[in-house]
Amino acid sequence: MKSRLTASFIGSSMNPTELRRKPLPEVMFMGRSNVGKSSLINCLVNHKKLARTSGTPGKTRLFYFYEIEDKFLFVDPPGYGYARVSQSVRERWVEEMERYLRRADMLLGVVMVMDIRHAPTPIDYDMSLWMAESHIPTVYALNKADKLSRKRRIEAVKKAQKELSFDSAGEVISFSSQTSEGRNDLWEAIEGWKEDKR
Ligand SMILES: Nc1nc2c(ncn2[C@@H]2O[C@H](COP(=O)(O)OP(=O)(O)OP(=O)(O)O)[C@@H](O)[C@H]2O)c(=O)[nH]1
Ligand SMILES: [Mg+2]
Repeated sequence: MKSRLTASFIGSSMNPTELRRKPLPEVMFMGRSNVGKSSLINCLVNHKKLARTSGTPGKTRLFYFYEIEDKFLFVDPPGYGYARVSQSVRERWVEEMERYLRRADMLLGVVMVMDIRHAPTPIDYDMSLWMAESHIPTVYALNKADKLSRKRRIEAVKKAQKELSFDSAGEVISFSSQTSEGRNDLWEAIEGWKEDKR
């Protein structure tokens, strides 16, 4: 298991495409509000408070960039589908995300974060399809695995594999930011993308 990694905050913006940053391979953590994207980033780098987390959905309102070990940029975006923000703000998020995905020449891959207890939302499907069609490497992290029994976790992974692997490329990992379950597997997937690029 990787110990604490060097991680630093680089900047945040509503327009991720325009933020000036070092050309490092970028990993986008995508998913609905409150599924635990920020917590999962903290778990991966083993910092408690790098990315801000909250029990109230809609905590992350901008795209936050973190440099990890001089090797990656991790991008923590606002979650989509958060009911209490206005329709126009939500549309702006989706627009910015799509613009980012279209233009990000440094994008290494996407970690789609979902709550292991819930079925994928329509936006999860749309984004998943987008990634498959655009050949963007994607891994699915079913977070909050600590909330389910082992048996239910395995069932959830199987179900997601069936429903989400449009091109059978996306790996599905049972994850818990609380217990660090799946941390090594997720790191392996990310490091694997890096190997592929070389
Ligand atoms: N039990 C459990 N709770 C978790 C886990 N990961 C995150 N949480 C909790 O879920 C809530 C939301 O976590 P965040 O990391 O802020 O979620 P987010 O996806 O970044 O949310 P937004 O920034 O609003 O899009 C917090 O109360 C976390 O403590 C997990 O693996 N297990
Ligand atoms: Mg967040």
